[in-house]
Amino acid sequence: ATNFEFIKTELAGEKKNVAVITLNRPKALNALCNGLMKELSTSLDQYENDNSIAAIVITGSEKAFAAGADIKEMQPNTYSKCIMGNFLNDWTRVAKCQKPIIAAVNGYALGGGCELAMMCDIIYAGDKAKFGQPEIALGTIPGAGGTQRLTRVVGKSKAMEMCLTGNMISAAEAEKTGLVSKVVPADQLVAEAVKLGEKIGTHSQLIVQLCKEAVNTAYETTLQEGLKFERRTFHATFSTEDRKEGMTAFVEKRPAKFNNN
Ligand code: CO8
Repeated sequence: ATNFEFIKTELAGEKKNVAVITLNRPKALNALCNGLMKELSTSLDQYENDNSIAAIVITGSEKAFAAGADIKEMQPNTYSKCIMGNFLNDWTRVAKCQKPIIAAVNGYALGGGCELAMMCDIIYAGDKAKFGQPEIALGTIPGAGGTQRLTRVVGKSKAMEMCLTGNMISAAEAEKTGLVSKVVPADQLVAEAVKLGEKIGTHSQLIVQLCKEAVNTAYETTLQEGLKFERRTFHATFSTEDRKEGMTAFVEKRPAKFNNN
């Protein structure tokens, strides 16, 4: 196992097939410094290449999922340095992962922290979670999806309100707007997220990846193109052994045994 400075990793679930990545920079409320983002990318590379891993959970502490990009690290940045260094280019790694990623958010998910959660496929929140895009108060704007992913999820009025005021919303409000799919007591959050990963892990990982790609396509293209992509992907599942096994098992009234082929 790799030794990390800013994150902790472990395997969870009965079959140890759910990877849990814990952001672990408590003194800075898990502010997302370059080193942390690099380690997160490295661990995702590892899990993505590991067939025994069905799903990945990203979480923080009870106080903070992540309080944003590291302001102290960003402070001396200039326009030129941002361009020449392709600032934030590393940040897309989470959104590019083929395996399902669940964000388990307790405490603050602010700025880049909220954006990181939105790059995940499913967000579960602890009851005291707070989401916000406070960049405006720092004289900047969201840089990793806060004006784009958030708007597509919660709609223009709420996204505009959050981005222009910097005000936070509660877990309950986040659930109401569809930003998170479930709110649970803070101390049960990671266990619930792992359970969700385990449930996904009972299915064919091959088909899960295709399904994830199809849902994501809904955010990338027109309805017509998306429906076409979905239909073709649906057709493609008929070329797999797992589709055959799934339907045969149903007909034979037995549990399916998938082998990702
Ligand atoms: N960056 C660096 N350090 C931070 C950050 C941060 N984002 N947030 C908190 N810290 C540090 C504090 O400086 C403090 O350190 P120290 O003890 O050395 O002074 C420590 O964490 C504890 O923080 P507080 O004392 O402030 O804790 P409180 O409980 O009083 O307050 C808050 C908690 C409300 C979360 C408060 O810390 C806060 O407002 N933090 C900043 C939130 C913010 O503005 N986030 C947006 C950052 S900008 C951004 O994310 C741009 C995104 C661009 C795309 C992604 C790019 C990477």
